Amino acid sequence: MFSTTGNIVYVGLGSNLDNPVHQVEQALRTLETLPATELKTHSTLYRSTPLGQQNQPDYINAVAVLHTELRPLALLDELQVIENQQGRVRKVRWGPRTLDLDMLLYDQKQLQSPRLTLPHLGLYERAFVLYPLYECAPDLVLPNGQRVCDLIRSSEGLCWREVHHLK
Ligand code: ROI
Repeated sequence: MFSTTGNIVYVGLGSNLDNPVHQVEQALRTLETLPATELKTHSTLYRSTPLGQQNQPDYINAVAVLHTELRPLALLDELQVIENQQGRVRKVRWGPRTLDLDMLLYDQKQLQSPRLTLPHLGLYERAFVLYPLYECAPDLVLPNGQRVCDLIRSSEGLCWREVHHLK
């Protein structure tokens, strides 16, 4: 297996179409095969009610931790290949999708480019991202100095019931 101490990247996985558990598990297996990249760990799978359009199925969400030598946009290319391989369908903004792979964090990098914003904009308030992220990295501090555990605490009243461990 390729071994690297490279950049630490957190990737959010989400699916609510075409057997979402299978979609997320398949994506995790494919992440293991990326070039110059090692899948270090991943969270368990979470079931969450949809953010956005309400008349769509619940989502399955998870977070994966990668160590990679790929630069952010090269990694983004790889993530989009996986999304496309798994027949990603996204006809409606905020609507259902077969597979989303969102680069949440790339080390402590802050970036705003047409293709990629780091940290991911949804990171701070989305319980379905924060819970699996916390499971992977309970001590994580974000580039703006906020701790993931504090974000979870402040989001609790609002969203915690929306996210359930699946296994
Ligand atoms: N809602 C949930 N619960 N989980 C997601 O992964 C997700 N992804 C999205 C939108 C449509 C914003 N809603 C979501 O892209």
